[in-house]
This record gives sequence, structure tokens and C-alpha cells, in this order.
Amino acid sequence: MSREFNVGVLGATGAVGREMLNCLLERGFPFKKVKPLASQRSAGKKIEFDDGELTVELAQPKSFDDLDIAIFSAGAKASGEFAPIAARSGCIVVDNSSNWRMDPRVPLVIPEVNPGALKNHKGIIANPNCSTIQMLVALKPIYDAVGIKRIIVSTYQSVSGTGQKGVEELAEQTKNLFNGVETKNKVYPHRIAFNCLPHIDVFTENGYTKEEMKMVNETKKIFDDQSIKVSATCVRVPVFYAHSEAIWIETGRPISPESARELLSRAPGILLVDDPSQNAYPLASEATGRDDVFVGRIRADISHDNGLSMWVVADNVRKGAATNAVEIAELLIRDPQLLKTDWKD
Ligand code: NAP
Ligand code: 3JN
Repeated sequence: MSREFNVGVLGATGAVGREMLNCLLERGFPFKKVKPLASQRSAGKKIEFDDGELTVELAQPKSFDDLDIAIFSAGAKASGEFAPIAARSGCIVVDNSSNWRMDPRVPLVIPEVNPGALKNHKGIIANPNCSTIQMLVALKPIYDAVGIKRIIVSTYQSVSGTGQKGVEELAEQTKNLFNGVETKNKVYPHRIAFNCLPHIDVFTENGYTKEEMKMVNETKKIFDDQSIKVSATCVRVPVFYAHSEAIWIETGRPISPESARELLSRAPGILLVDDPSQNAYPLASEATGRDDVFVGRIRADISHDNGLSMWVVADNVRKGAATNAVEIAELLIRDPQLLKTDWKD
């Protein structure tokens, strides 16, 4: 009989954690038991799972002793605290937060892009930021074929990137505006309904936001290429699910839009939707609930010989977070040599 695994989900009551539970079920992950973990706020709560219910447990150091793998989406602070404890107890952690992404001991993995980085993991593996994941899934085939020197990206990020509270704020403000009721800004510094906010995460000293710098630094680590130049502008838009990105690249050698389309049409994880004559291009409404990265509007840049532009859309809660993490766990259980931990502080 093939092996079954004890799997923990830290942050199981959150927007990403709930989707992680769905992904484990939908993808037929071979679990013996699933343990949902959260803070004191939700301990004891029942959550639906696989025609039944699970009881949420308080995350504490001993929670990981009986687990083989734990998928974390409880924020950077909880990851910083619990991931080393879990790894030391023999439980491999796939972490969705930014806490470990740039740590040299921790592989930062997108299964379609750099699965080989898992080889020397020590028990903690990081999932990149959602905006980085969809961008690099789309760019990897072009990077491998002709090289990429420079990326300029503008994101149009949905409110679900801020969790359930972001979804509720957009719904509430939209309803209030239609009913002539004054709106309040609780989650974002300005009204998000019928607005665009060029501000995701906090501002850093160089004028970029932390979200923008995540895209820069994570790209260099995942492509293992310190020379690639990246500049991002991250914008929150009044869309509930799925992030869109306008991406411009300067390639190492020229590539025609036709060749790029050909490459992308057979690349894993990508759905090419690129037929302007039929008004066919990627849309957040179509990508919601899906695991593919949708790519379209591929065109040669009329202002630069080696420039190529495209429009890339993916469900940020699924491929941008939960699905990518479960796919990493699937790679781990497929290779017995990866099923170990060796974490030292
Ligand atoms: P959310 O809806 O606010 O959920 C947060 C979850 O974390 C809840 O289950 C909460 O449990 C739990 N939690 C918070 N502090 C905890 C603690 N000290 N110990 C145990 N559990 C704790 O947020 P979300 O949208 O799901 O995002 C969660 C995290 O996932 C983010 O903070 C981020 O690090 C990561 N994330 C990554 C991406 C990505 O780009 N890959 C995208 C979105 C989110 P309670 O119910 O007990 O409060
Ligand atoms: O805002 C988005 O669209 C993506 C948000 C990601 C996020 C939200 C809160 C904390 C992160 C992340 O994954 O980088 C974090 C974090 O862990 O720093």
C-alpha cells in the first residue's frame, strides 16, 4: 500500500488556509489525517472538510510532533516562531509567508520554474509571493529560450490578497456607495471601491513598497540570476479574486510574439488566451477558481528591439498561494530523498 501522510495546515481558518484544505482534497493528496491549526481566536471551532468536520486546534510547539508535512499560511510572525520548531521535530514546512523567502538555507520554489531547488532543503521551504509566482510561471519558458535581461511589471492586485477582511471592505464600501451611505476605510488607507491604490504592503526607503521589492528579490533568487533587472509597481484594484499583471521584458536575444506564443502554449501551468480578433485575452473573472496562469496580449514592443509585452492573470489565492504550496508538498512526497529534515538554527 502506498504511504499516507499526516498533514498540518497552520492558518486553516484564513482565506489561504481554507483554500489549502480544498486543494488537498481536490488534488487527492494522500493524507492519513489533516490537522487544522490556528490561534486561540479559532481553537475549538469546527470547519467543514471532506463531507465531515475538523476541529481547529491551537498551534503550539508540540502540534507538529505527529505531522510529516505542515503547510503554513498564518503570517510571517507565526511562521518565524513555528517553522523551526516543526522542522526540528521532523515535520517539513511549506511556508506561504515572507518570513523565510530570502533566507539562504530555504529554497524558494515554484514547481513549474525551479523544482530542483528542493534538492538540498533542510526542512523549511518557502512559497513565493503570489505576484512573483504568476509572473515567473509565464516568463520561465522565454527565460530558458532566449534569456531575460530586464522586467518592468505593473500589477493589478485583487482585494483577496489582503485576506477575508479585504474582500469584506470592498463589498461593504461598494454597497454603501450605491446606497448613499458614507464609507469607512478600515483595511486600506483610502477607499478601495471604484479606486486604484498604488500601495501594497509598507513603503521602503528607496520609494518602492515591500510588495514591489518582494517581486524584485524573489525573481533573482528563483531564477538564480543576480543580474536580472526588475522594477515593479504594485496596485490594489477593486477586484475580488485574481491578480492581473502588465509585464514588459527585454530579452537576451530577439524572440517574435509567434515564437513566444508557441513556447507558452506547451509550457506547464500556462493557459494561452491570445486572440484579440475574438476579444480573447486573460480576465480575472475567468481565472478565478482556476489553477492555470493565463497569458495573452503578447506583442512586440514598438519602442525596443528586444522588448516583448504581455498580460498575465492568475487566481492569487490558488496558484498564488494554496495550490503552489500543495504542489510543492506533492513534489516532496514523490521523492523519498526529499522526505527528511535537517534544520539547525
Ligand atoms: P487571513 O484570512 O487573515 O488568515 C490568517 C490565518 O492565520 C488565520 O487562520 C489565523 O487564525 C491564523 N493565525 C494568525 N496568527 C496566528 C498565530 N499566531 N498562530 C496561529 N495561527 C495564526 O489571512 P490570509 O489571507 O489567509 O493570509 C495568511 C498569510 O498567508 C499571510 O499573512 C501571508 O503571510 C500568507 N499569504 C501569502 C500569499 C502569497 O502571496 N503567497 C498570499 C496571501 C497570503 P485565527 O482564525 O485564529 O485568527
Ligand atoms: O497583497 C497581496 O495581494 C498579496 C499579499 C501577500 C501577503 C500578505 C500579508 C503578509 C504576504 C506575502 O505573502 O508576502 C505577507 C507576508 O507574509 O509578508
